[in-house]
Amino acid sequence: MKEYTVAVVGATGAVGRMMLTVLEERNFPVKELRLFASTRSKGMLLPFKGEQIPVEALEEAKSFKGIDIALFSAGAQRSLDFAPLFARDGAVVIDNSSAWRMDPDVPLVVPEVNPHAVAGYTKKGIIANPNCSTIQMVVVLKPLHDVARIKRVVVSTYQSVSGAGQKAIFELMEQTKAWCEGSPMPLPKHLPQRIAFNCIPHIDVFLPNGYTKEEMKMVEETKKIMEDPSIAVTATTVRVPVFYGHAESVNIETEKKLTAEEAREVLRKAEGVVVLDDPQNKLYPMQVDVAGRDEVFVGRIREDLSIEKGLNMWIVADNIRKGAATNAVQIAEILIKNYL
Ligand code: NAP
Ligand code: 12T
Repeated sequence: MKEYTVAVVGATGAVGRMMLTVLEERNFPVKELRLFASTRSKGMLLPFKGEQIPVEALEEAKSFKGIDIALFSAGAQRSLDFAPLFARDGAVVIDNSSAWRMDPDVPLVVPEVNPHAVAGYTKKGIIANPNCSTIQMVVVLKPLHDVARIKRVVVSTYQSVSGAGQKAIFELMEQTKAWCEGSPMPLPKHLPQRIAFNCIPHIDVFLPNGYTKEEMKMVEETKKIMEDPSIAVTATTVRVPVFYGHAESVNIETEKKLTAEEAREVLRKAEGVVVLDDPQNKLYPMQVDVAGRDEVFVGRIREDLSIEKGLNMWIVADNIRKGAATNAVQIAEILIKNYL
């Protein structure tokens, strides 16, 4: 089997470390692995397949020649600055940031939904990984859209702190510890408000239209991935005091009537989806149960009694796996299978 030189940019972060885990778990054919992060992490060793790989400083690297695939998760600014340089030197970049997602010359891919879009990588040498909250939602919505055409989506999210990086994970730990010990609550540093025992309706920055950027990513990315700009989407995104996994309350209005059982039937057959829906036996997806899994979980499927053709559901996935690292590695798998 052909093997590839793979780079992970942002390798020391919450997503980057998971990229290494997922590459190893899925036995991705890695010939050589190159790790990049900031100058702060230069020389740090990260484990991969029993070896210790040194981290290189991204800013000090002069050439990126010889890299076949570069998985980026070092923030949007690094993606804007460096993805074109990696692409120029011959790599295909799979980028986790929001920098390139809405560029018409960059495919935005969820392998269960629009794998064919990968073909567009030749335009800029960049493929974008969607936002974590968008990914888990479209994996469930696409099979329903195919049978009943979704006209409108109303979504509210319950997003874990790991989505905001390693530092936000420590922030929830620190505040929780302070509360339990009765010491003064540390001031928020990386999240916009106190997160311990609290919910924050503010993820990423506010835009002039009153929505957050996180909310507008869900609106715009959904249309691009589902290849249907006619789907109306509105979102409220909320940070909750959970470490790993995002949950979403999703309401859809469809053109064709679907009963809850018909929807479950469709979703039981859908790739990458697990239906966990037996409330009488306390069976529904929750963050603590799905953290560490690669599939998207859906439950609480029921008809929206306020309209003729609508459904409510509860969608949960591990944001660092399917929402980021796993989705990116799955894109890389399509790339080497069909294109490289
Ligand atoms: P994180 O834990 O804060 O990690 C950030 C990573 O970026 C670290 O490896 C850090 O290296 C590196 N970095 C920061 N500044 C750098 C610089 N100037 N040059 C080179 N490397 C630099 O964050 P994360 O949660 O892993 O997220 C990383 C990025 O992935 C986010 O900014 C976001 O764009 C994207 N993301 C996407 C999704 C999604 O929805 N698909 C989800 C989460 C995150 P040091 O350790 O050296 O500082
Ligand atoms: N601000 O990839 O804070 O666009 O949870 C993902 C997660 C941006 C992104 C977060 C963010 C992204 C967050």
